[in-house]
Amino acid sequence: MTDPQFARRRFLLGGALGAAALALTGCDAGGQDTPTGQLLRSAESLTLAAQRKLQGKTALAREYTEADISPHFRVNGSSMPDSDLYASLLEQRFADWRLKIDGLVARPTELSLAALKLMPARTQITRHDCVEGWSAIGKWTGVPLADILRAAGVLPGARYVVFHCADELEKTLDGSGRYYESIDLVDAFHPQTILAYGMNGGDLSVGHGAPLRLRVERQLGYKQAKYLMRIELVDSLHGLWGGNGGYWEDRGYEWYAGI
Ligand SMILES: Nc1nc2c(c(=O)[nH]1)N[C@H]1C(S)=C(S)[C@@H](COP(=O)(O)O)O[C@H]1N2
Ligand SMILES: [Mo]
Repeated sequence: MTDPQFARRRFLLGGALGAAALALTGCDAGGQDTPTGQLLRSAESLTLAAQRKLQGKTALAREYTEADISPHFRVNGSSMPDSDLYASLLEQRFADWRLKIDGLVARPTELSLAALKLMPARTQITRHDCVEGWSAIGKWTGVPLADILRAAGVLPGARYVVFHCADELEKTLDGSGRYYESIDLVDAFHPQTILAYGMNGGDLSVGHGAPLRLRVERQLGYKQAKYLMRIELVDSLHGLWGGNGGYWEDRGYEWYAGI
């Protein structure tokens, strides 16, 4: 463990797991909520409610100019999924890659990269804030998630959009280290929520999440899921992996990571 950033993350993770363990004591054996658990959860929903109330549901994250773009945008977390499937997709320059959209939708769909690039695009220059304490400004080009969801037809019971990724990180928790994330429908239909295939005027690089990544600009870096393979509409996050709605959330981070 020579990389100081990695050491720092391990430190943060230790703290986060400690907090998660504390939160667990908020539930008794029967799964009933105790005051501790309720308090921890209400602190987070307060952040969500305060941001939505103060800024409104469609308030935009600040956008910057070309001159503000960071000369170096760090690659963080996975820098390349370690699987034969991803290696072969990359070798074909993602010609065989398909984004699956399923779950609680009227029309389950598969979209190629070429099909996504034919859809109306949005470009935005925004600041990415990582929980580890660094930020960078980048220009992102992609398809508004709202357009994809409208095409697929979100069914009435759906409450969350889940992003399944190609990469696995540490498999310490439940035998899986699969990266995934989730957002609610307010953020999913927000105009700056896009599935980006371009960065700073070029194709998204492997390090930054090729062929497609999420940009959900009012939340922290770990919500910006890279290496997207599948989008699933669900009514609850409980059935997925650790049940907290994301890889880092299952390791103690907050689900609503408002900036
Ligand atoms: N699939 C996947 N998405 C991910 C991660 C990851 O490890 N795997 N890391 C997250 C974190 S913590 C950050 S800060 C950003 C980093 O994005 P970048 O590599 O483009 O800087 O991606 C987020 N999305
Ligand atoms: Mo991050």
